[in-house]
Amino acid sequence: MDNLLGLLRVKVKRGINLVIRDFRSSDPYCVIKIGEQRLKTNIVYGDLNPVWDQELTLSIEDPDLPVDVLVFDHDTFTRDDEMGDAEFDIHPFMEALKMHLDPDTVPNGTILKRVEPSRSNCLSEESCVTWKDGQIVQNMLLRLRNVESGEVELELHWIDIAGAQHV
Ligand SMILES: [Ca+2]
Repeated sequence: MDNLLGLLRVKVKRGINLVIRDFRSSDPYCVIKIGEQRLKTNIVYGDLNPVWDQELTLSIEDPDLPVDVLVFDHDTFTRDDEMGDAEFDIHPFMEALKMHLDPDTVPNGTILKRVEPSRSNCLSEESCVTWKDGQIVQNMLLRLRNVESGEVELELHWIDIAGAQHV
């Protein structure tokens, strides 16, 4: 972990209009991946609009690696079914961290960066990196690919590690 920059806390808030993979519904959970790290939320049974509200923490060594987001339907007796995937880029968030803002001078709610939805990202609406209650936060609504419908809402936070390299 020589190159550890810090920890990215991904709050997986909810899924919206996810697809049916069982008879009438699905049992969705969300997986977050970067490099070799793979973390998942709890399963929400029988809900196409699950509220996970769960924080998953990834160690960040290489800010060039995208973070993968995958949604699955949990099945007890068969292999879990895919419910779409997305990815996001942490550069805008990391660039905001590099500003080393002074908490005493930046007004709460200041928008530091805006990322527009485009063909090269999975955003379904504008994503803002915001100064909120003394920390940098990025909200994201991701449109799932390789599936008929579904979105996932996330929120990013940063956790500094003592002794880590400076961002
Ligand atoms: Ca199922």
